[in-house]
Amino acid sequence: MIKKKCIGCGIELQFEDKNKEGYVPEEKFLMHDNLLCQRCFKIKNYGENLVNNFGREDYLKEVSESVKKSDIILPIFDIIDFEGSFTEEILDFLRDYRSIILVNKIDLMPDFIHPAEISNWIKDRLAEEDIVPDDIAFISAKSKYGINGIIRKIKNIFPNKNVKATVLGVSNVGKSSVINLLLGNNRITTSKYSGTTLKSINNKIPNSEITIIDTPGLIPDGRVSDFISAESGLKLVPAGEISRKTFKLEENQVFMFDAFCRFKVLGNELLESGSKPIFSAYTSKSVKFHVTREERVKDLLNGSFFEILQESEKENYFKNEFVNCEVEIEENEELAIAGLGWINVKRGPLKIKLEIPKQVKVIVRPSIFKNKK
Ligand SMILES: Nc1nc2c(ncn2[C@@H]2O[C@H](COP(=O)(O)OP(=O)(O)OP(=O)(O)O)[C@@H](O)[C@H]2O)c(=O)[nH]1
Ligand SMILES: [Mg+2]
Repeated sequence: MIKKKCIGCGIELQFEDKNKEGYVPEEKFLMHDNLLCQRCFKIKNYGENLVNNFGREDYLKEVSESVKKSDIILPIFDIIDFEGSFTEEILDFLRDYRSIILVNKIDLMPDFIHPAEISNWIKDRLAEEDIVPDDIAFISAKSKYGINGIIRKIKNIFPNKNVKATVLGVSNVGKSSVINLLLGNNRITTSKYSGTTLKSINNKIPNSEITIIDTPGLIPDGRVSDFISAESGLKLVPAGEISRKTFKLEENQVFMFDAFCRFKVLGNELLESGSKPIFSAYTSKSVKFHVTREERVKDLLNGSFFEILQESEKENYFKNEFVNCEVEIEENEELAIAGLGWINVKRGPLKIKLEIPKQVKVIVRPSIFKNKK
């Protein structure tokens, strides 16, 4: 029996079971090549969010197998959700293989930031993990920025050689979108929902000796966006430039990061000048920030002020185990919350008591953007 693969998601095609992955009608299977499975057809034409039966281990195995066959890896990180996309599994691959790091979605950065300004920040984060990539490229699949540079960088490292390059990263960072741009067509299925690519997909980049391999998205731990429904999760993914708002809080005031987490400002006697800490919060435009008193928190959470989580979903979210932790964030540092956003301290230190689901990844890091405005 001949084997054929879906060009959109990489799954092996079959015509026996309509409800299983990889289905195409028998006559199509027999008569045509370059086929799209039924699932890809529905995603491409109707934007549906179709769940599949693959899990974390299946994806990791698939990625590992492609990586083993490659000369170089191209891990993609999301500049806006860097912590959500910077995972141990990817760092492990980076320790073992040559790499060009692709930092995607730079179209979502505030307009006063130039990518070159964050180059050292990325290098420092990698150096902390003992990783020195061959190169770093700042790109945007949306605005097509930096795409040709990727091919140039690969050719610089491997002149006159057939090269296999595997693109990898957590789900939804834009792996397939970037590869489609490199190929100059839209053959691979992309979607706003996670879990679109199911298997590795090999393609030759036109007019080059480079085989570029797409892989399924690795499933990260600890993104707030993964604790809620796919539909609500989309609201945490910025559709345009991220929003930024600056705050100066009194002691005991509570800052609410929508309904997702909150913190109380602890005594500000830490500021020698006697002035209050100032911080900016960054997130997607649909996420609401709110400052209130502790007594009001419950009512706000129970009411309809915060709009992303509707009733039953809110109930489920608050079934997660929450922790209370004291955190001190120095001036020019920030508190990053995977899958949600970050708090950048402009005048500090900012000492807080943070209440957040235990499983969410929270990190204090040096500021990604220098404060200018
Ligand atoms: N704003 C912005 N959105 C992007 C960019 N690149 C990709 N996206 C969007 O991110 C979403 C995911 O894109 P995909 O290319 O399907 O991502 P993927 O990494 O292949 O996802 P999986 O196959 O599920 O692992 C889509 O809604 C894209 O339009 C970018 O540079 N900027
Ligand atoms: Mg994909």
